[in-house]
Amino acid sequence: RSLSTTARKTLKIGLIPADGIGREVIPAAKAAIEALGSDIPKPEFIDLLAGWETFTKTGNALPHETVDILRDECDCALFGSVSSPSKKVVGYSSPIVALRKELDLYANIRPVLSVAPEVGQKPTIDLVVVRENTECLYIKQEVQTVGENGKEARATRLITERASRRIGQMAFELALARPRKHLTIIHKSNVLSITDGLFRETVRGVPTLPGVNGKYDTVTISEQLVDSAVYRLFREPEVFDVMVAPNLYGDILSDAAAALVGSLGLVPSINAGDDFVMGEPVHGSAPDIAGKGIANPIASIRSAALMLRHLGYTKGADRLDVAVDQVIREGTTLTPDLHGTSSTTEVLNAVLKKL
Ligand code: GGG
Repeated sequence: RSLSTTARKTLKIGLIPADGIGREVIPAAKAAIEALGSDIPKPEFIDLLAGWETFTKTGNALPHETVDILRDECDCALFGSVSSPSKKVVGYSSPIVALRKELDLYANIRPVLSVAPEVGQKPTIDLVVVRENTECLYIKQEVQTVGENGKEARATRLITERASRRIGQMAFELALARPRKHLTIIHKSNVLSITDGLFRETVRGVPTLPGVNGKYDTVTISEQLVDSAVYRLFREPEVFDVMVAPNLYGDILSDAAAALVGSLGLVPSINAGDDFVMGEPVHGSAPDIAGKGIANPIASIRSAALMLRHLGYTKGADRLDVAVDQVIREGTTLTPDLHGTSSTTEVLNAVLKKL
């Protein structure tokens, strides 16, 4: 789905680098967008705060101002990465999870695409993970009590018909727009027959919804239990085209799929709703390399391309994707995650040179 591009003279982009390498790769994406010149409306960037460091300084990981400015002033946004702690910290809540909810960015679309050695050749990996972005275990309703077995921890996992239907609709739309037009529904409804069962049935029911009128007749549908989907992803990734999954499975599957294309540093995403889109590299904040200037900026540049494409700026998006592909194909300017020795800035400069 594209948001309207009509009569936009400027494109207001909220920039939320957040933590760790997000602070190195989001500025690279900004520079790549700026280099597009008249292929997009004049970009205006608004720097916004969120993340663990923001929490340690202000007591709030997602200041209200950030959400208000995104909602009221921005056309779109780019989010970097967040370093949420693994232990409960009183008052802290993941800002990316909250942002997706606040802005109702219900679909996390994660294309995983390899670069063929020659232009025009088919890539060996070409799939899209469509992750439901607002519920599942990510509603974060956890409690700990003490029972006869000592401490007992429980999490509520919410699956609703509404969220499953709209992510299903998004996945069918994406499948329809792709050459293979194949959709795989990922679930574990042999065990979680009520929650995953609802997800599975609801997505399966999308083609028969009122008003669809045979629109998705050309889309073929299959389904796969999440564990065997991971196995098949590594054994025969070519069987997958669009994969639609509840939140947690989608998160895990897309990281696994990133291994197939060589690095998490290459895989972009958008968080998309009906009114707003936010690009976000799939990778996290990578504290082990943060501050060293060696983070791969490609996932963020590709996320910027996806965001622009979603807004209808196809020419700008294509230019970013082609430039990145050329740099990867040449293989001389790559960051260490791809066994290169180049810095973030050197890779960015190589991309800018191709633009
Ligand atoms: N750009 C993806 C990212 O920041 N991943 C880290 C992440 O999602 N951490 C979990 C969280 O903060 O909720």
